[in-house]
Amino acid sequence: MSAPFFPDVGEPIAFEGLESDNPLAFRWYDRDRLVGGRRMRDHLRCSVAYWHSFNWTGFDVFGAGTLDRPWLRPGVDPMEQARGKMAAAFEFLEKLGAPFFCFHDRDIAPEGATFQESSAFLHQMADEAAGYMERTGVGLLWGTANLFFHPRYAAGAATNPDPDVFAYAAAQVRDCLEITRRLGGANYVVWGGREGYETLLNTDPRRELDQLGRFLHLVVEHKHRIGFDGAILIEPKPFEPTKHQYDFDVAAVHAFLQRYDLVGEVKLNIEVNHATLAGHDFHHEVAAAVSAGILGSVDANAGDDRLGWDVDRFPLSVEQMSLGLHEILGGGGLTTGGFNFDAKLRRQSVHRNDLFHAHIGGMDTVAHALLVAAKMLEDGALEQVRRERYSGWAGELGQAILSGDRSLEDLHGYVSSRNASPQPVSGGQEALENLVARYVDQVR
Ligand code: XUL
Ligand code: CO
Repeated sequence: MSAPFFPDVGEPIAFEGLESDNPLAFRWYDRDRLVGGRRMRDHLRCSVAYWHSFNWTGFDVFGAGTLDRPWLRPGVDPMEQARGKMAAAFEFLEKLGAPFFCFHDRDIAPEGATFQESSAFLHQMADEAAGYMERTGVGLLWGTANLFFHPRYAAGAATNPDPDVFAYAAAQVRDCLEITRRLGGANYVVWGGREGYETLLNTDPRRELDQLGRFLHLVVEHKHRIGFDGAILIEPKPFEPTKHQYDFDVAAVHAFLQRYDLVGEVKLNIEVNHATLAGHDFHHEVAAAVSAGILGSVDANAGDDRLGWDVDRFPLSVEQMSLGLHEILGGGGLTTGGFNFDAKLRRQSVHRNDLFHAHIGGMDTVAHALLVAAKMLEDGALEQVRRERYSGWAGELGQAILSGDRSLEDLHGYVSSRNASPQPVSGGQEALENLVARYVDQVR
């Protein structure tokens, strides 16, 4: 089957506003609307994930594919299939009006019989992508190498006990980094799919971390060698598929970057559902990254409160996204990063149009959240409360403690001499929660 793959959608999806009941229109995502002096589309830099939307038939560990995906029909020459898939992808991207996409090397090109053949396939498909990108104006938010699917990576890529596997992964990343640069990618992502362990009985974590540190240095060195000016991003995830992943969460990755002297070279791609799996919320992970100066980009999706695996739903919670965006805007906003919908349909959403509904919902959610976050920031709604809450630290005692001018002995003297008895002050949490809810409801 050939184009059009999405015949029900003729024109690009338009913004129709809150009064619209057209399910194939945006109600919040108004791409050129100025928010704090910057266009909405430049704040959000929305991106479609090639793997979930074009490469996945709906199979899961219990059952076969369910989705209507004519470009993935079996029995076709793999390169022909890759070309059909790319035609479908760019038709969708253009009709949706998303400015970016993201891919793994193996999403856009098949694995060949040898390394050389895989590499040749990838370069051919990158040529093809370059043509589509030029014709449609769609950009590449990031590329990444799939270092977890093939059986060679069962025991990890960079952290594999076999240096030949490390070398293979390095060779694959070298190719993927090159084509990401060629396609003008704004970032290059490293997700350590199997960089962790199944059991400590056969694992030397110290050695594996050293290998991972070395691998990242090779990536950074190559980035500079070829003049790739995008950011290198690590995507934390605590587990799945491995029992334990070294890139557990923002704090673990920050410690890793410090230990291996990679701060300043590598930033983070924070995924909402990965935060949930790590026992945090998105707000926490974003705040941790912003405060450490290592926020790069966002994989926008949603987990499930009761399911302990990576369900990758499309983002639905305006409140959750607003709180994350409030931290992001407070930190100066995204630069190279964006909101990549690393999200998939439910397996029963078999119709091709469901891809539009899902992305429209996701883009409307982050657009609404952007307006909420920008307004709260403009009004200083939370800033003022925070400033007052810590105001004591601006005084003589606070300054003296922070500058190192007070010892434990001094503080003992200070407290006992004035018989001090500090009193609790309300944290006002419920009032603040109501305040956020009011912004979510009232912003237009
Ligand atoms: C897996 C995941 C990946 C990365 C890219 O949980 O999030 O799709 O985003 O490899
Ligand atoms: Co992801």
